[in-house]
Amino acid sequence: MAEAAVKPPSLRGRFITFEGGEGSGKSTQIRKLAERLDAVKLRAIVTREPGGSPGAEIIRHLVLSGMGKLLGPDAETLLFAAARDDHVRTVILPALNQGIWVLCDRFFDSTRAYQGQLGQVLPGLVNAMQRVTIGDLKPDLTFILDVPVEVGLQRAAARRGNAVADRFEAEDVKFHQDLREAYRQIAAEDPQRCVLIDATADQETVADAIWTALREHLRTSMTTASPA
Ligand code: Z5A
Repeated sequence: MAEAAVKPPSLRGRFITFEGGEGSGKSTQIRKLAERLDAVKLRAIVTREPGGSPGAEIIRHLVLSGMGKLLGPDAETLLFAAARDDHVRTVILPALNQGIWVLCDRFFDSTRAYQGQLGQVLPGLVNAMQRVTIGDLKPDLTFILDVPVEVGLQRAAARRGNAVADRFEAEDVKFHQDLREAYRQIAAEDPQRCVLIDATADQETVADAIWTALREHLRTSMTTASPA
């Protein structure tokens, strides 16, 4: 369980997560933010979910192959939770406790959106898995990248080329529309933590919006080192 091991926020690195639908540009923007933090001499690691640690990467392979779907929504949720547990204990917490910033491509909001809202897994199970895997470790800031579904799917299809769509890419357009709504709802319900970013513009414009929002967030809510 993560709770006991986490240092107070003032002593640890910042934990920033990126969320959004298919092709919204999370991976692209995480890399850009890592470069900007590096330029101001802030140590940061980039990681992802599902995955990010050797054990969790094995589970990632299982889930994206569609195996988890065959087991049913509850069991698939448990697989994501098992991966998160390993990732938090072996990668995220150790880095944060050394003062290193962690930039994570997807985290528990993905479980809330994909399994909770769209998979209709009961809130009791989603909340219990959240408690067990992350305890009090909430991201300091979450960027939710928002693009119209057709834009995201076009980008993802262009990147995929002739490769086969994975378990989630293969869902229909209605699924992706509902997903976008689920994320917009998450952003509306937790405005202190979540910033909804219009990610339809070119990559540099989106990166500038994220950087501006990060600086604003640090100015208003954080007490330690700022890249400003
Ligand atoms: N999942 C879950 O169900 N429950 C959970 O708890 C967790 C995850 C943690 C992991 O997929 C899947 O697991 C995910 C949810 C589920 N399902 N899906 N789909 P993944 O890790 O394989 O993929 P992803 O997270 O969805 O990311 P992605 O499809 O790779 O997209 P992205 O990272 O958001 O986008 P990108 O790779 O940065 O960009 C996509 C393409 O668009 C690429 O060619 C870029 O060059 C281009 N791009 C990026 N930005 C722009 C702009 N601004 N303009 C034009 N083109 C752009």
